[in-house]
Amino acid sequence: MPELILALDVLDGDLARGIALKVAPHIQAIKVGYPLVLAEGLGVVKDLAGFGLPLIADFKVADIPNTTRLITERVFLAGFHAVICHGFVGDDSVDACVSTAREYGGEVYVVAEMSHPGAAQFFTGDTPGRLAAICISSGADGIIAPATRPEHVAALRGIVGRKRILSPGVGAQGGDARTVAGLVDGIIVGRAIYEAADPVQAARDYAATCR
Ligand code: NUP
Repeated sequence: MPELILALDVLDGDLARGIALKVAPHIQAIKVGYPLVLAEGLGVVKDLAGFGLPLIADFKVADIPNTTRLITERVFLAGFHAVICHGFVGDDSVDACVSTAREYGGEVYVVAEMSHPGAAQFFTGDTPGRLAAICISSGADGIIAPATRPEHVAALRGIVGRKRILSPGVGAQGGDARTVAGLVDGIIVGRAIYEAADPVQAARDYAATCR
């Protein structure tokens, strides 16, 4: 039974808090990325923490190990519970992310393959599998894999075993929640909830798909 994770990519703090308040009973985590943090500042994280749900920092950290460590520290000091990093920078950077996250009791998810059409340019061949293998070797908690390519998610499951797979690309990007629900541990949904005429009903519907 996958979790429903809200991608809260709105640019206004009051709107973000309002949507989170309304849909919180139907979701298991909130993912916050650059759009909201750059618009509103890191303080918005403390506000959202008030809803009692895990907060995932979608900063797709992709840097040298030392900078990765510094970024990861700030992520957890800000109140996040998990961070997303890229694996293509190499295992030393992912190792730095994981070891730093552990100091704060936090989780790390490694991007194995992205969901948008352009991802097909570089996340090709055995690359997603090699990135998923970095998740294993670093001791990270799981991977990000695309709901837009469910057959790839199934293949990645064969590599990561019981590690968690969180899957964006549902709804606005064309991915079907029902198709990936049986393959993943969490579906990530943004616009199809927060831009819906009735975000609460949309969240309810996705939550039902997850059951
Ligand atoms: O491969 C990825 N695809 C993706 O859409 C990795 C991601 N982290 N995301 C994020 O998931 C994206 O940045 C956005 O925050 C969310 C999907 O939003 P939506 O397409 O459901 O609105």
